[in-house]
This record gives sequence, C-alpha cells and structure tokens, in this order.
Amino acid sequence: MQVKGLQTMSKRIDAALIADSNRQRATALQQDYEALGKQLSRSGIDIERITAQAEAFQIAVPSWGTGTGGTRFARFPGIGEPRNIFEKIEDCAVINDLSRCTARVSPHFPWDKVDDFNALKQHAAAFGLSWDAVNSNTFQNQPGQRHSYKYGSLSHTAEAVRQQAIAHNLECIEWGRQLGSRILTVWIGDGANHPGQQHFQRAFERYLESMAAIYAGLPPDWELHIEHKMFEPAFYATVIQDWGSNILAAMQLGERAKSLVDLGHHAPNCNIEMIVSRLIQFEKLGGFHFNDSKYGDDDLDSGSLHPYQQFLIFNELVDAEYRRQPGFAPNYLLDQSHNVTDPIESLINSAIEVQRSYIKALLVDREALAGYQQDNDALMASNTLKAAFHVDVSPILATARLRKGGAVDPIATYRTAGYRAGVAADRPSAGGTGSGII
Ligand code: PSV
Ligand code: MN
Repeated sequence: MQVKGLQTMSKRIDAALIADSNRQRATALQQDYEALGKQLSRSGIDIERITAQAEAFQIAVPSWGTGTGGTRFARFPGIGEPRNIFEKIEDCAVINDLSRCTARVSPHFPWDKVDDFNALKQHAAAFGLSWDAVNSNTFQNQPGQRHSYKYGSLSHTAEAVRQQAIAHNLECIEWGRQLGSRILTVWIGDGANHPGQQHFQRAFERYLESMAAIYAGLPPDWELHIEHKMFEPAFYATVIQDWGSNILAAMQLGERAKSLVDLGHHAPNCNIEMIVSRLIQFEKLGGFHFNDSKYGDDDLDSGSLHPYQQFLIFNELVDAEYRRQPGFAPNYLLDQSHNVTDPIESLINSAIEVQRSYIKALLVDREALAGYQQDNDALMASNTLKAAFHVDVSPILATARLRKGGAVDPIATYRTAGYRAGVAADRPSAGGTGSGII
C-alpha cells in the first residue's frame, strides 16, 4: 500500500518529507535558537557547545516497547503493530530517523530470538541501527521448557531449574555477541508472596552462585548489569529488591558486574538521584531503564510526571561527567509500557524528554552551586538548580535533530507521513487482547 510519506520498499519515512516539514519550521526555529543563544551567553554559556552535546546524546530503545503494552487486566493493541524483531527494527528506525538520538536497540530473549543473528544484524545495520544490552527472561515459562519458573529461576531451590536459567543467560550472551552487544542485563522475578515462603539468605546465596556462573561466561569486554525491583511478580519480597541487594551482588561478582536503575522499581518518594550518586561513587552504576511512575512500576513515558526528578538524576550524572569520575560510563535505555498511545510516538517523545533533562543539567552553574553548598546557602543552591531546570532548551534539541537529518517536530512529521496506517496493511493483527506484560 502506497502512503504519501513512505518509501514502499523499506517503510522508511521519506527524507524529502522530513526536509519539507523542517522547511516549514526553519525560520521560527532559527529565531528561537538565536534568542536562546543570547540568553545563555549572558551566563557565559556557549549555545554551540551545548548543541554539540545534544547531538552526541544517545539513548537506546527497548524492542519490547514497540508493541502496545498491557496490564494485568487487558491489552488494547493498535493497528500495524510489529509482529517480530524484524518489524520492530523497522519501527525503531522510524524513531531514530526522526529523533536522531536512538541509534541502538535492546533485544529481549527469547522474545527476539531468530535463527540467523547475522541476518538480523544486517537488517538493523541497513536502517542505521546497532544493538544495545541483551536482556534475558527467566520470569516466564517458554514453550517446550523443561522446568518451570513458577517458584523462581536463578535462586530456585532446585539445582536443575537454576542450571536451566543459567544456560539461558549464557545463550543470551552468545546471541548478543553475534549481534555486537556488550551488556547482559539480568532481571529476575524470583521472590516470595508469603512471609516464610522463602529463606532470605539462602535464596540470595543461590542467586549469587548462579550469577557467578553467568559472570564467568562473560566475554572480557562485556558488563553484567543487575536490575533490582521491589515488588512484582513477587509481592512480599523479591530476591533483588533494592539497590542495597543489587550493589552487594555487583560487588561480590566482580568489577564488570554493575547495578542498573529502573526508575519505576522503587518505593514512591524514594530519592533515586541519591542512589545514583552512591552507585557512581563506588563505580557501580551500570545504566538506566528510563520511565516514569506515580504508584509503582507504572512504566509511564519518561518525564511525563516527574520531569524535575529526571533532571535531578541528570544533575548527578553531569556532575560525575564534570568531575571526570573514574569508571563513569552509564548506559541509557528506555523501558516503558505504552497502553494508550502509539508506541512509536511515546518512544520518540520519551527519548527527547530524557535528552532534555541531560541538556538542562549541562546548564547548571556548577561553580556557583559548589560555593552555595560550601556556605550552606540552601536557598541559593536550590535556586541554582531551578534556574537551569526552568530554561526551555527546546530550540537546542530541535537544532540538534535538524543538523543530524532528523525532524524539527518529530511527532507532527510522523503523523504527516502516515506510517502506522502504511504498515497496517502488511501487519495484520495477531489478535491476543488478553492481559499480560509487555
Ligand atoms: C521488569 O519490570 C522490567 O523492568 C525488566 O527490565 C524487564 O526486562 C522488562 O521490565 C520487561 O518485562
Ligand atoms: Mn526494566
């Protein structure tokens, strides 16, 4: 089916359509950019230096985020959803072509398992995409699997179940190696729903033993990222429930084991930016799963609810960059569930919102802040952060996209291209509106 802004062969959004959309917005953007440049120069900030940093910023997209998510109650799929990793890559290409800050995709196995990983790698490369962290899945049973994960995986009481979960993680490393990935992220659903169900210490010991076997299988240039989560599917206790358990495991396993912070995996009101600071200090910050939440692991779009919290996290990250903190190279990935929006639009928006937090954090006057901290001037310290947060950096973000061939207004351009309707004909609904995770 031919739709106006689409190249039929690859389903890619036509570069001419992006250019046309940008032309309509060029004059206004230039005026806004110049005005912002003048405003920033009064504080001694060179807008071109900040724009170059916006151009260099990258955040990966989760393959599993390209389909409509679901809750425990229902899933309401949209039209033209990708049915396999090859189609997910097509959607990821649209996200990157418009945002120009998401050139890497994170696969989840076995959801994204294929027979020929070389063909998959080439398919992604043809769209200008490469591969981010690989994620293992021992929180679900897979068809044909010998042992059930109902009572856990890497920390299960039965040796055979633990071995099966270890073997899966090792095969994920192998598949990731073929794709050119360098990180294995492990999140387990292991835990307890009843007090007394699980011996806390023994479960953690079994987990550490299993993880040591996985760590031993890491290629030398790989990292192992551990993801904690305080609840769900275990609602009383999870084996890796918080950053404490996480960093203990990472320290025990070795230098290349690091902690991953998923923003939705903490108790409400938790001071996540302080956790980030601690992990940075001890060279254990592996990376992030960005999303937003009000109640728990809501998986809402990044920055949609707590943009200031996201900014404060980036304030810590930029501070570490500024101080040239040793061992500091965190990996950024989105991890969201899109229940009521087009996943492509949410992922574009979210990537830009995370980029926005980074750019605002670059505007913080760090010398002044250090002075206020030293003098215990709480009000001015806080105002220094707020001053950066209140700057509307949209012209910087749009200019960075424009210079890299992306869209000044990615959502409007995406809608004009009619991408979703264009792919719908080739991607008939697979049905399946039942509840479930993404
Ligand atoms: C678990 O809630 C999680 O955050 C982990 O990162 C999983 O890999 C992902 O969501 C998908 O279920
Ligand atoms: Mn996550």
